[in-house]
Amino acid sequence: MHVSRRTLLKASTATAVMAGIGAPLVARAQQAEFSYKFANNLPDTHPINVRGREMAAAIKQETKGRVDIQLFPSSQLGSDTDTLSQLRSGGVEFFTLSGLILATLVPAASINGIGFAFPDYPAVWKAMDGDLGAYIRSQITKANLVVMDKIWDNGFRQTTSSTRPINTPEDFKGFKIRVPVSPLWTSMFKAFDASPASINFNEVYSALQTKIVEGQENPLALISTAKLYEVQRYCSLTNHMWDGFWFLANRRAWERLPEDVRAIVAKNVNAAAVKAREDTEKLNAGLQSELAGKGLVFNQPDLKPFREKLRQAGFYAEWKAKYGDEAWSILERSTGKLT
Ligand code: X2X
Repeated sequence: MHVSRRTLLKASTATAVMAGIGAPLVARAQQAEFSYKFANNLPDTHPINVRGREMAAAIKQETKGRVDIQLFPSSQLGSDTDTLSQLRSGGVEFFTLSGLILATLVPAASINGIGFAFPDYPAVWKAMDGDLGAYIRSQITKANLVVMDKIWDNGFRQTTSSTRPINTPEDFKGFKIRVPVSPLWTSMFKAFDASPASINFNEVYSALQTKIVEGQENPLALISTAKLYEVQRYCSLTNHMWDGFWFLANRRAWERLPEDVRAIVAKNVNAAAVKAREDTEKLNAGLQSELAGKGLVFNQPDLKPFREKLRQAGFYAEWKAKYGDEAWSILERSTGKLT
């Protein structure tokens, strides 16, 4: 699907260029000294894009038109996997990406997604704005990407299904579940004896609709804005991990910006992240009744047996060994003992 979207996009860019010099909109966009693309996989209506647009407007104003950031929501420039390559090569300047997917390049970046690590949002922000976030950002910087300080909220993830609710760990047995392209996700659902399939988010709606998979897991804000309730019947409040998006920049593109301009961009990106956190957190807390009205059947499983199942499967021990003692102890400083 992304191939045809990309081809379409190229075609429309070409048309705009050919329509040419006289077109006032195109001419104005070309006047900005720095015209940068901000790609993400989220629907246009998701808080990240709503706050992202406000952020772009504020940056344009404060830099007196020197920096013009164009948003490309809904994986318009390609899947997450593709966009990460484009970010690295400089084809895309800014990209918000889940740390768990970024882990294909920076292994430490998935550590906040360890199953049942965080009890609630205050614990998440304390860790991600504190030592754990600082550790992850240092690893991202070593991989030659630029990362902004404040991580954007995706949320605590819930499990949806077209076939059955998930009430006990046994219900995951053989369950065909879509997971993002990320070793941690695959490992965790294998530990539950499920049958995980790695699929980029831009293919998820159709994979559910055509029943290539039975279910998927995402925060309520996304189940709602991406309309996944249209192709799913059950929503089990498994709260199995917290996931967020790092705001990444291509290093050369970032270093092209004069220092005072960089400061304006960073300040506005981080401020928008904090506002989007509030919006997303509210959505995740308040959407259950709205989604129930749209036909999703909710259940609240007892979560202790799920955590126990992961422990018995050796999940925590395996990932502790992968991340190493230093990273694991930083994680456990904010979550308490996990192994
Ligand atoms: O792909 C997903 O499920 C999403 C949108 O939550 C992430 O980017 C991790």
